[in-house]
Amino acid sequence: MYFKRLPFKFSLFFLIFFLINFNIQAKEEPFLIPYKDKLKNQIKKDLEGLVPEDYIETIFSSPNLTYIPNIMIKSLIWKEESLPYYQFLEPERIERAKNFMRENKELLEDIEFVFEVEKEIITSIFLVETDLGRNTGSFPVINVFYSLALSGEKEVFKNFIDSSGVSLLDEAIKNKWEKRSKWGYKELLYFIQISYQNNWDPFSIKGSIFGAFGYPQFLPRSYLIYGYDWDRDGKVDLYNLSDALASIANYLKKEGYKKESSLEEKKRIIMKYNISVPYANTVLNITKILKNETSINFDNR
Ligand SMILES: [Ca+2]
Repeated sequence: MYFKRLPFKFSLFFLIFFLINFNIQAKEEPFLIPYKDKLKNQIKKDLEGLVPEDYIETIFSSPNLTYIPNIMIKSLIWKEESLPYYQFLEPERIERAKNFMRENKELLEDIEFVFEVEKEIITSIFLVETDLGRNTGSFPVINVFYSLALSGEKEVFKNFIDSSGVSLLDEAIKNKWEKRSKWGYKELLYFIQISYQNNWDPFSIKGSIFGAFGYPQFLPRSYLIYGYDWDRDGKVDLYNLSDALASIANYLKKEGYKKESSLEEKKRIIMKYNISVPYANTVLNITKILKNETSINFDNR
């Protein structure tokens, strides 16, 4: 059920991994125009009453709107298990996470009190997702979902897969391709909606290669459901530390996380944040390390 709802979530650090062999090729061939128009009209229809047509028109006439077929190609051949999660357990990172907890003790304790989610797990997720806010991504989120949605047009996408090893004759790949383009389209709708509501320049919001943005690396849908306005300025700002940390806690709480839950149950809930066993194990490992260390520090003081 979860998979259907949120088929995949890619953290920013995956991007670092990508840069080695990821060739960003933007495609603006004239043959795309009718497909682009079709997509635009569908969006206007689906966002009727929520977003004015002018706003959508402006997005689609912007030179910044860019089709990147490689995003779909990469998402189809992605192997998450091979990711180097162990790097998050390196002493330098753990040390920074501990410092972060000391520096933001009051805020983290307040958030822990309100959401009943331990500050150590919030910090752990923040560390694994964006290295404590250091890397939040450089891809315009809108281009990610626009590219996934437009790749759902077979006549478009088939032109770009020749040398990629991706074949739509492969039933498993074809299923994934269909799901991801539909999913990308829905996330595109959510993103346009929240951009409009927040009065953002839609091209100014940047995130990972798979469209996760802000300190907690939320997808647009997650922003709508779990985003939390902690500083009460009327906006959920995932690049604001207090909003971002509270949003992580809110995500876990809404998914049923409890301090007293068993380790297995916690793991199950962390995998709702990011559907990956090594990810969940890494987050729990770091949480454990941070808990031990803070209790030692506490005793020393
Ligand atoms: Ca706020």
